[in-house]
This record gives sequence, C-alpha cells and structure tokens, in this order.
Amino acid sequence: MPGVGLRAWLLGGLALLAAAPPPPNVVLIFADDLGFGDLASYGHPTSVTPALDKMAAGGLRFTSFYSSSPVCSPSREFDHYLGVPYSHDQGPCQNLTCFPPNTPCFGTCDQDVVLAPLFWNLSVVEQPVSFPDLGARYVTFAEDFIASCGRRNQPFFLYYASHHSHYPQFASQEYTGQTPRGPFGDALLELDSSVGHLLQALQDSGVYDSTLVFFTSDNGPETMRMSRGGSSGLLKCGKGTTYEGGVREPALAYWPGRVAPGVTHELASTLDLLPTLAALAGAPLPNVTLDGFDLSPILFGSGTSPRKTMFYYPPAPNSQLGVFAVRYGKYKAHFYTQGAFHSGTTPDHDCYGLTPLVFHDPPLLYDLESDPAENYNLLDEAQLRPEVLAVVKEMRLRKATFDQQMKFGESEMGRGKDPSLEPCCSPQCTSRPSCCRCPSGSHPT
Ligand SMILES: [Ca+2]
Repeated sequence: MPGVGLRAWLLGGLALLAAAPPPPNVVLIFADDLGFGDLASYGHPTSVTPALDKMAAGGLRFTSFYSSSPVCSPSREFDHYLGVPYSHDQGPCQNLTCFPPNTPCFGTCDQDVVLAPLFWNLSVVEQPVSFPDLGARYVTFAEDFIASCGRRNQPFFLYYASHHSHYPQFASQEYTGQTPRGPFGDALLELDSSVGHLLQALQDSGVYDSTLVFFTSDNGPETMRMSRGGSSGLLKCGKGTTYEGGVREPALAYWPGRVAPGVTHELASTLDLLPTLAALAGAPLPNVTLDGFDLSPILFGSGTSPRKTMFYYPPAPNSQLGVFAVRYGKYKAHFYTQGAFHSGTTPDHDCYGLTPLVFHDPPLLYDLESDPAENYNLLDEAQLRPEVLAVVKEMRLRKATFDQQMKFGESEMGRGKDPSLEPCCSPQCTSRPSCCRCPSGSHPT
C-alpha cells in the first residue's frame, strides 16, 4: 500500500504487574479499514456481526469516536506476539488463496518485495502466511493466552488486531460464501466470530466480569475497492481523508456489570485509550506530552467527556500546514481539504485522489450534530449568525495554538528503504525476494 508507514497487525499480550486491588483485564480489538457504516449495530443492512451486536447491545456504543489518523497507526511492544507485522497487502498476493478452496486474492498487492510473513515472537514461522488459516491461529493464540493468565490469576492486556476487513479480504472455509454482502461480508463475519471466541474464552476462564473489551477500527473504509471495501455509512469520504468518513469509527466498550449498556454521543478518540487503560490499571503514564484523556467519566456514567476538541491530521502531516480540520463541540472547521486515492469510486468527487489540496479561508464550517454528512457549510448561509462567526474565530485560535505547540518527530519514512531488512524465513538465501518462501512447519516454532 503506497504512502503508508510501518503498521502492526498483531496479536499480543502484556502481562501487567499484579497489585491490590487487582486491575481489570483489557482486551483491545482493532479492525482494519472498517468504516462507520460497516457493522449491523451501526446500520449496515447486510453485514452479519452477531458477536459485535451482542457487545453493542450489552455495552456502550460510541457515535463520535475518532481514530487519530485517516491511515493506520504505530505499533507497540509485547511479551508474546503472533502476527504479520505490517499490512498483508504489502507483499505479492496474486497467486495466494484468500477464500477456500481456491479463490485467489483479489488484485496483486505490492510487488518486488517479500511475501507476507507470519511471525511468532521473533521468528518467521510461515511465508507466505496462509490467509484462510490466519483467523483460527489468532483465536487459538488468544484463547491460550487468556486461559493461561486465568489459571495464574494474572491480569492481562490482549491486543487483537485483525486483518480481515482490509484489502485483500479473506476468510476460512467456514465463513466463505456465508453472507449476503459477499467477500467483505464473509471476511467481516470471520472477524466477528473471533470476537465471539474471545468473549467465550473470557467466560471459560472466569474473567468475564473483570475484563474490559474494547472494539474499534484504525481508519475509515477503503472505498477504492468498491464493494470489496468498507462503508462509512452516511459519513463523507473514507480512508486517507480528513472528512468524517476517514476518521470517525465504530467503537464499543463492553464490560458487564461495570459499563452500563447504552449509546454515547460524547467525543472520544483512540488517543484516549492509553490514558484510560492506564487509569484502570493504576499504571503510571509515560513521561511525555499526551494528547489523550481518561474516558472513565463516559465509561462509568459519572460525567461528560474530558475531550472537547478533536484535531484532524492528514495522512502525511507536516509542520507548515498543521492540522487540516478541527472539531470543537458539535462544530467542525476544515482549513484544508484534499482527496485520497483510498477514497475513490463513490459519486462524491471531493473524495477522489486527484482532488487537490485546497486551503479554505474562511474555513468550511459544519454542525456535525444536525449535519453529520458535512453537506451544508454554515458560512454559505445567506444570513450569518453571530454565534457562527464566534465559532470560526474560536476554531482559528484552537488550530493556531495546537499547531504552535506540536513538535514533529523525525520521519521514519524519510529514512529511506533497505530491502535487506525485509523479513525472510530463509535469511541466507540469495535470490531475494522470491527465495523467502517457507511452508508452515518447515521452520522451528
Ligand atoms: Ca487501516
């Protein structure tokens, strides 16, 4: 996938230190390129997602939850790891099976790089990874981890990041051809089934009531894949843009007995997960400036969200332009807009990859509560209301203040490429990248 940095699709666990009283367990489930409109609980008519429906009905469903970026986010560090350490389309896929028994993956994916590897901790155990087997492997790994922690009465953090809803979609035999939505729906069904298995594993280990399960997605749908991509529902555009469809995500918090079932319209973000989970675990925060908030007041019904503002970064942020848009309360101002190739093919030309960067002065201003689709610019109204002009002034100030405080780190992408660093199951082989190929079981695990 062009233009996207290191990304981790991982399944890992970090055993937390036990203290008195014991902190809760956390299961954080990340979908990939899954849009605001993709789940049955968010209105999709033909998605089949019974486990996520159960979480939505028995947990807290967010309607204003934002990813930190319209493309994928950085990786983390774990005690145990199983997964593909980057996007599974970042390796040739045209001869691989995505749906059994023999439906090849749609498209070609990235060429002239190694086939996607499956890592178990620091070892490549299979290359290329077998997509139809991947879901079951992740589930088994997660089930074993939960059971092991349960037996030892040890609090745990499990991060379960699924590839299924990302191009090229795939599923095992059990889920292939099982939904009216086609390949995307089948892949989503297998993702949903893994959520069901995780919930069952928590039950079986007796930790159901002491575990927060949180589900969300990393960015909006890749509509360039047409019906094989996800859906942002009523929101504008998708992946790669700073319109709502790029960053506003489904989000579900599930903790029977602690998080009351319901729907919240409060503002929240993936940026808030670290401070929230650290607070729940009684863990100290890292000694850095964080742009997240503890969401405990929303989760436990004691108050409103501490987050009042959301800043929208473009896929490739730079210090000269700063953030592209700002949400403050119900209002959103776009200072810059730009299309994205990820967001092509829908009838809305604003989303397209060739739609250039435009600076808006005054900004485009929308009321996201009355107009979540961003159709009606409040500054186009014949009679400008004084409160609208006051909002524009406030938005300008918030953007300027935020941009001024933001310190940009060194670009990882800017460091360049070194093909010798591509993961290879046969490190000494000489005809890279094609020689990096090992069937499952050919390598010690
Ligand atoms: Ca993604």
